[in-house]
Amino acid sequence: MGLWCTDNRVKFAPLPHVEALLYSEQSMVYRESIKSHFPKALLSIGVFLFLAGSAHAETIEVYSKQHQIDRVIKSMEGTVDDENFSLLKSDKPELLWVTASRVMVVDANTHVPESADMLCHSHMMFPYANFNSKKHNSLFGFQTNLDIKLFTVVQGQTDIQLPRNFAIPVLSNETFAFSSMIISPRHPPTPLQVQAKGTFEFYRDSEMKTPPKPLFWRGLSVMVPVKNRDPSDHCGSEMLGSLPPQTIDAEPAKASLNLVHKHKSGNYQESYHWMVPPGRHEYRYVLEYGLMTPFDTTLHYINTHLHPFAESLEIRDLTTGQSIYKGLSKNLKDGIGIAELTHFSSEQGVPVYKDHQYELVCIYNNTTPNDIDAMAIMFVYLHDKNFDRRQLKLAKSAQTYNAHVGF
Ligand SMILES: [Cu+2]
Repeated sequence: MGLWCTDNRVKFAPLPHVEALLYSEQSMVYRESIKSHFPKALLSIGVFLFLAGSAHAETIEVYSKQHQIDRVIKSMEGTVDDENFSLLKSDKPELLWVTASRVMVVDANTHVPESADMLCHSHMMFPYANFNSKKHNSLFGFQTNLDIKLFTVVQGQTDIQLPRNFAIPVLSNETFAFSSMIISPRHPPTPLQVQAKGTFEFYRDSEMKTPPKPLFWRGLSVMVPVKNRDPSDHCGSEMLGSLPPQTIDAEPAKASLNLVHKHKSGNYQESYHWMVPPGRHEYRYVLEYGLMTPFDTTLHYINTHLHPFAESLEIRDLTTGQSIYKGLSKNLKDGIGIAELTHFSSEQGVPVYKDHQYELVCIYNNTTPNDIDAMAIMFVYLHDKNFDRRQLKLAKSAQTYNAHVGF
């Protein structure tokens, strides 16, 4: 089985000139609007872009609370911080297209970036308390299939730029959460005051002559059978899955005992956070039919979340016998952590089918004498091919909208 596609690393586009800094008191949210001004020499390019229907990118920056780092903080052991924000403050909801996410850990006073490996993970997502996927997608006439998260970036890949001409449709006055966890693979020589800084890029539909193709996100997680613990039904939508082929029960990770739950067959407990004994181990997990995608479509972007000592996470189409993508992980040279993860990005996309069976395969090589903790999650972005923005009937005002979604 060869790789179906190669990894195309995409760099986050440099931010254009930033103006009009706004500040909202409640939650350390800064909004920046990008002035699109073309120097005379570039006027002809500007006219061309206008004729071609190119809108300008806008970004919003969101900051987490401050954290003091004065020791080594391992993966998943930092404090979680959530800050709510919306992309625009407008009375009338308008359609926006989100294209990129970049998260940095910065010095709280100077905003100078710290080492990228101090970010454990971060999400741009709908707040847990308010989110109901059906209700959300009803705003788009049930033509979209958005789930709770838009982006998850992690140690090893702290930015995502969706492929050219692809974006996630949202409304301007929806509330999002910038969720982040800061860790520290090394002991700092002096205590550090740091914050996570999220930068999210979007376009206004009203400025786009040709809209991008819509994408929706799915989180596919390897679940491993674990030794008996108290059952819990605490299980996110991305954690649903099916019978794993391996039979050896792993030790569940202590940090996530509340996420151990019974497999729906009722025969065993499973967890997406488990312990790997010394040595090289392969974990396979077959996804239930329909979990990869609710309809036949194409896959355009993949990023992964793995813990230190992971080698790879692969997705295979068992129906065709093809490997769709194998994401690789490189460990830090100094300290325990992930230096780099590969990702997949393609405008052309890879076909995926509702009725095909898919399998996740991850390899951990624990070179230490002790057990280490592991996760293996693949985030896929699929073409939401039934969404037609011309069918979108937006509520007349923010009040109508908010009443509709129950805020
Ligand atoms: Cu993790």
